[in-house]
Amino acid sequence: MPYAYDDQNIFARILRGEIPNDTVLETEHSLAFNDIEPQAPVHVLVIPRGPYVCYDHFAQEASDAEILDFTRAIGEVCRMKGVAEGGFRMIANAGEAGVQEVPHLHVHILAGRPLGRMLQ
Ligand code: D5M
Repeated sequence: MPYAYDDQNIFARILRGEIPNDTVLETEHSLAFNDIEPQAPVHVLVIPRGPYVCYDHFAQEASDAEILDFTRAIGEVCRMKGVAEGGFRMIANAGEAGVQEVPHLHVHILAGRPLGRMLQ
C-alpha cells in the first residue's frame, strides 16, 4: 500500500527547525525529544529523519542504514535515561485503529512509573 506523507505534520516541522523541541538525542538518521504531553516521568519520542508515515512505511522503504540508526537510537535513549535495565515500554501507534495523531513514524519510550499491563 502506498503511503502519502504530509510534510506539514508537526514532526516534519520539528525536523526542519520550524518549531522547537526538547532534544534528547540527535543521530544521522534519527531525532529523539521529550513528549510535550508526558504520560510518564520518562516519555521520549524517537523519530526517523526521513519522511515515513508509520512503521510499515518505514519497514518497506527505509534504507538499512536508516533502520539500523533508528533501532540503535531507541536503545541509546533508554540507556541515556537510565531505564534500559529497570524497564520501559515502547509504543508505535499506527493509523486510525492505532489512534496515531501525528502522521510521522514515532516510537514512544515510557518509563519511570508503574505502567500496568496496557497503555490506554
Ligand atoms: O502521539 C503523538 C504524540 O506527540 C503525543 O504524545 C503528543 C506528542 N506531541 C505533539 N506535538 C508535539 C511537540 N510539538 N513536541 C513534542 N511532542 C509532541 P500519537 O502516537 O501520534 O498519538
